[in-house]
Amino acid sequence: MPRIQGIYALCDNSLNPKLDHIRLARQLLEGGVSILQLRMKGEKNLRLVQETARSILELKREFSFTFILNDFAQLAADLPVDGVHLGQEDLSIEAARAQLGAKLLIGYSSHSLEEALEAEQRGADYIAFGAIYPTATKGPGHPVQGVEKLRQVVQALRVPVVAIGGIGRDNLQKTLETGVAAVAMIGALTLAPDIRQAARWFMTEFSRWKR
Ligand code: TZP
Ligand code: MG
Repeated sequence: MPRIQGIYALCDNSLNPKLDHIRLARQLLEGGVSILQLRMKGEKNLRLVQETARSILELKREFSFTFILNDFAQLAADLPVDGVHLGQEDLSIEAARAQLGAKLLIGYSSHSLEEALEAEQRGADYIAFGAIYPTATKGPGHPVQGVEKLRQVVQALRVPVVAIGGIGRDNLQKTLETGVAAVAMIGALTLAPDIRQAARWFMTEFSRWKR
């Protein structure tokens, strides 16, 4: 299985702060997600991020998944993560590559075809493109790209494209039809009444589509 393929779950409790990251990670993995990104946006306590990442990495003894750390690229050098996810405010792709080497995946968030092509050229291993649909996570003013732009990005890039933003049960099918490698989600998983079951549903649908 390629390292970026399937359901890309963001382990992020910003929409549902009562969730504990480690328990959330376990539920998502029990549901079968293939990629997990730890996203502790704005967390000031680096040690907490590091310890949480370590605890999630221990779950690799039980589950097979790709583990990506959002931001905090400086922590990735000392942790056996599979990759880091960067955005415009973070360390540059080149600097991350120089620090982390060729083996670690570098993901990059892009919001236009031009940005996506540039990030690929600068060495990103995968591109997250969004928001595809309106999303509560980014708030009402966040630009929505739509599925046609997503299709253009998928067709133009060689690296895998991960669709993000407002993806749920109702629009999964038309998102997958663009040929994306993976779909990333926060709300559809972390606000589900049963997170494990929701993750399972999305993985089953994804596998059915890719078969
Ligand atoms: N980047 C673009 S949209 C988004 C990020 C991190 C959040 C996606 O969250 P949701 O709840 O799946 O719309
Ligand atoms: Mg970032």
